[in-house]
Amino acid sequence: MSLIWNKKAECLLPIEKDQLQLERLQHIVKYACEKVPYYKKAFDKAGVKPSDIKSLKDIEKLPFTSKAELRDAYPFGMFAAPMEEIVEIHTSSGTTGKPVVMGYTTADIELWSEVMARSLSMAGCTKADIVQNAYGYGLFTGGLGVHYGARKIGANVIPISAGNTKRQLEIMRDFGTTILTCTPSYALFLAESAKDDKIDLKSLKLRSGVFGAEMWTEKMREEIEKRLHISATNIYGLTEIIGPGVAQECEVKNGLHLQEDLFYPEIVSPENLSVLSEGEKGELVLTTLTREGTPMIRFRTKDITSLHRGECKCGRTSIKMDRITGRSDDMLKIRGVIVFPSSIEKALLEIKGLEPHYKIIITRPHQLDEIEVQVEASEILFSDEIRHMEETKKNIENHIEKSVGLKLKVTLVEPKTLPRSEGKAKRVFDQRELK
Ligand code: DLL
Repeated sequence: MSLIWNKKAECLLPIEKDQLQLERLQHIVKYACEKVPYYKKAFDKAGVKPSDIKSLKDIEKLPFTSKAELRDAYPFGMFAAPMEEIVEIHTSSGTTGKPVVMGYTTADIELWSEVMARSLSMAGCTKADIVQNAYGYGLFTGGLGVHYGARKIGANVIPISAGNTKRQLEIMRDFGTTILTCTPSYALFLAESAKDDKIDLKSLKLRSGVFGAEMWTEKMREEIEKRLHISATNIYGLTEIIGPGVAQECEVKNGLHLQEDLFYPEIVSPENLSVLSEGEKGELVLTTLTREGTPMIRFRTKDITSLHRGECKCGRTSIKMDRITGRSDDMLKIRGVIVFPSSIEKALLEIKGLEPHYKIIITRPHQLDEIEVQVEASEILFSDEIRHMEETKKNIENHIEKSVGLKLKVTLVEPKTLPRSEGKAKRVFDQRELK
C-alpha cells in the first residue's frame, strides 16, 4: 500500500469530518457573502443569510453557482481577496466567449499543493520519483497543479508540458521517468508513437501514471496499463474549484477519493436540482470549504457521477466518487480543451450559403481526437462548380478556427441529406467510445 500523505486529514472519523466541514462551511459562506457582491445578491434573492447555516444539511438553502455567472463576473468579479493578496491566476480551457477567471492567494496555492501531494501519493509518488509532467503549463491548471504537488512531495519534476511526442519519449527513456502525468488519450498516443520510434516501453523505468482532465473508461485504463506497462490512476478536478486534485484514485482503483475536508460534494438531479442520496447518479455540485481567492458556493460542475461512502482497503475514509460518465450540458472536451457545440453552430450559421443542418462527428483514430463537421450546402452553392465548393469549405474551416479556436474538418453535403428530427435534434456524434 502506498503512503498516505496526510493521515490526519485523509482518515477522519465521520464525526470529526462532519464537525470540520460544518465549521468551514459556516466560515466560507459568511466570507463569500461579505467579500463578493455576487454572493450577497444571490443569497438575498434566495432569502438566506450566513447565520442560517446551522447544520451541513442547511447548505441546501443556498443558491447554486454556475459557469454563466462566473463568465458574467469577468474578469475579477468573483474575487474575494484583495488584488494584492492574489498571487496567481488561472482560467478555464475554453476557447469561446469570456473565460472563467480564478484567483489564488498564497494559502490557495498551498491548498492546491496539498491536495496534489495527496493525489500523487495515492498513485505511489514519493521523494524518490521522477515525474514527467506532460499536462500543459500555463493558464490551464494541469501543468502547475501537478508541479506544485510533486514539488511538495519532494519528487523530481520534469516540467516538459504537453506535446513534442518524440522528445517526451526520449526523455522518458534517458532521464528514467518513473511517473507520467498527462491526459489518458495522450498516454495512449505516446504508447503508439513509442512503437514507431522503436522505443521499448518494457525496458523503461516508468511504473505509474496519473491521468485525467477528460473522460475515459475502464477499457482505456486496461489499454494504457498493458501498453505502457504501468499502473494507471484517475485524477479529477476543475479550474473553478482549484484545478486537478479535487479527487483521485488510490491503488484500489474503484472510485476516486474526494478531498472532502476541503471540498464539500453534493449530487443533484440535473432535471429539478433536488439533492440525491448517496449512490444515486446525478450532477456533482462542489463547495470550496477553505478557498480564499475565489470561494465557490454550490458550483454546478455539470459532471455526472455518484458518491459512495465506505471503508477503503487503503485506509482512507474520504467519500469516493465514481469516474465521470457524462455531462448534463453539451460541453465536450476535444484534445483536452473545452468546446461547446453551440459555439460551432453559431460560427457555421454566420456563413452564407449553408443550411442550418449539420452534424458534428468526433473520433479518436490514432488516440488523438479529430472532429468533423458535416454541413448541408444550399442548392445554389451545391450547383456551383467544385472549385468554388473547395474554397467555401476552406473558408468555413478558417472561420470556425478563428471563432472557436479549434481546427476541424468540414465536409459539405448535398441539401436535404442529413437526417431531420422531430424532437431534440441529435447533432453531436461522439464516437470516441468514452462511455
Ligand atoms: O481539466 C483540471 C485537470 C487537470 C484535471 C489535469 C485533471 C488533470 P478544466 O480544464 O477546468 O480543468 O476542465 C474541467 O474537465 O468539469 C470535467 O468535465 C473534465 N474532467 C477533469 N478531470 C476529469 C476526469 C481540468 N478524471 C472539466 N474524468 C471537468 C472525466 C474530467 N472528466
